[in-house]
Amino acid sequence: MSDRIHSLSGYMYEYQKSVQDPESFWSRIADSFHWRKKWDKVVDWNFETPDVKWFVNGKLNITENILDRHLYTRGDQAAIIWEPNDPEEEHITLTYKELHAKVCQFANAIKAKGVGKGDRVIIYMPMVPEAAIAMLACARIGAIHSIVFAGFSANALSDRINDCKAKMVITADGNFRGNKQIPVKEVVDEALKNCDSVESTIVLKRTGQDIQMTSGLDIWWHDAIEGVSTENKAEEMDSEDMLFILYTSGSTGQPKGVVHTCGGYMIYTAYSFQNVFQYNQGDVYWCTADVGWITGHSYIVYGPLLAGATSIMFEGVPTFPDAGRFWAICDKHQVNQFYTAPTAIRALQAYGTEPIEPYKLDSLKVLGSVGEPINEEAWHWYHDHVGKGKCPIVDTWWQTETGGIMVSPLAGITPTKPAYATLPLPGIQLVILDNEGNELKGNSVEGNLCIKFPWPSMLRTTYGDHDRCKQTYFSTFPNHYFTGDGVKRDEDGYYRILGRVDDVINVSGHRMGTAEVENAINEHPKVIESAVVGYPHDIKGQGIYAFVICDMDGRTEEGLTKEIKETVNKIIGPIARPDKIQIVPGLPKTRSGKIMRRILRKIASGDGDNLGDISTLFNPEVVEAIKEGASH
Ligand code: 7RM
Repeated sequence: MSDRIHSLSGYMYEYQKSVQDPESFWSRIADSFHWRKKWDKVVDWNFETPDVKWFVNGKLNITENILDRHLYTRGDQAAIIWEPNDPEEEHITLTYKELHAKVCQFANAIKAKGVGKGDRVIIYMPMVPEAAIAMLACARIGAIHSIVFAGFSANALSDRINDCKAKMVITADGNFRGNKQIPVKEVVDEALKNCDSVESTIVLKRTGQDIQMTSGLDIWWHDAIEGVSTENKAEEMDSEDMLFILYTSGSTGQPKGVVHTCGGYMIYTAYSFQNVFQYNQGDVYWCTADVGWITGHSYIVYGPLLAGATSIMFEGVPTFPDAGRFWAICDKHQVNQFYTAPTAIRALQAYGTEPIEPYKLDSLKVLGSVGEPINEEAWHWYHDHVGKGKCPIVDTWWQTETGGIMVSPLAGITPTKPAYATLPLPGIQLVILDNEGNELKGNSVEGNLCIKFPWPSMLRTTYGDHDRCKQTYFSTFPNHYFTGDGVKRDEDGYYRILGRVDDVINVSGHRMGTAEVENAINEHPKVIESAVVGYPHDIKGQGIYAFVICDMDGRTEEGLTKEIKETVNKIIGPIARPDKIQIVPGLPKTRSGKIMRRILRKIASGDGDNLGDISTLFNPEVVEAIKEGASH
């Protein structure tokens, strides 16, 4: 594709054009894709309702742009290289031709099971190529996929299935993770006890572990595709038809289904992928995310494959069989662009440089970071030891809701600065607002990060509840999309993301609503009330600290905290399990009964001697007791 920026002046020029005339800018970029019918209007928008449409009345199928378009130009090139958990197991390469055939075949198979355009399909799978095949097969027939990260509990899974009334679940028997074998189908069975909408389940055989297959409901993947044609004519989709739903946490207890649509998401993920990573034909690109998160959607599957790239998919974990696994894979497949999360970098940093030493890492050209602010120490370690001082780091800021990378250096083009996401991509109009909604202009300012003009891959709604979308993102600051993040624009005009300003915490790059964790804790019968806050954690970025009022009822503290952790495991999954639970006699509250999280945050981060004036609290005496019992 021709829309590649090659220089800093080129970036400045494109950025100016994208702001002065967004319609010509985006229509030029969209022109290089395959449309069954071109759009009538580039963008129609209103941030009040909100109502945003891109490439209005355009007709397309995203998989034609991923598969059919590349068939003759790069049919024999690797589209996906899959690296298994166990290094002894063979890796798998799927060329564009093979991926095309597999997607078409599976598309036919799910269609035969009664799934059609507009139906919702839940994908609950390990990191195997079939997860990407399932996504693309849904997109092929116009079904809306919603991937649920395979680490979520049965309860969290059934909530999501019921919210979108999914007709089908695509899953696997089990999941290999390091030296563990995790049940997957068993979790689905448990979840489906509470789901009426699901008519069938397709089960991939991965681990071969014993599972229950229910006749009339469950069918093996290999049986479903047996004898099925590998040709399929893609469904014609409107630009604004839903492509997928992805559930994400916010400041309320219930996760919301972020909705992305076909046309704009396609254009923006491909454009941002090529420009941020400066991908060149023939390069091997690897993003270590899980497809259960937005990063896996946009930058393992859609963006790279739209660009005709070779994308690595890794089943395992960074520390199995040892802490050199990432680097072994980089050397083995001669990875050129490597994209991971600060939490992974910090976890590996803790092992020192010894696990890196056996590897050359000389194929690497670009390093990426995503998911949370990267601290300077981790940035330098990544730069010096992984990149050997010669690879630019792209610190990419974006969200599930933004669909694609919003603020980031363009690799090798934008001068970087540790811990800075640097500058917005073309088309992204950032503003910084103070708490009253006044725009803070000029440099050296700090405030709430907002966006004042639509971009093609932005969320369109929250599934089944448009008002929630409006309240969450478009009401805090009228006529602006509010990101929930604080930001600083420094003296050079560079952006540094400061973290969430709402009740959302970021644990190992996973977003978690404090209310969501509190709700799970409160499910324990002996819990009376709880308050959850984040605290600085060396590896995870933020850890989860829960202050809990309990009816001890003869239990020991140790026994009870263990039970509470187990409860959270069951309600949400291991990623939400509190790192610390402190049983407290009360929670600091205002006279109107609001929990003063600011105080709890300070105590949790070891700054309890610096609480300021607490005399206006309804119960100031409780603070001393909490401080005494705090653990650091
Ligand atoms: C892609 C993703 C979104 C939240 C976001 C931020 C934080 C993500 C960075 C970052 C600082 C970064 N989607 N965040 N990237 N903070 N620098 N480069 O992570 O929906 O799961 O999370 O993550 O707070 O609002 S997400």
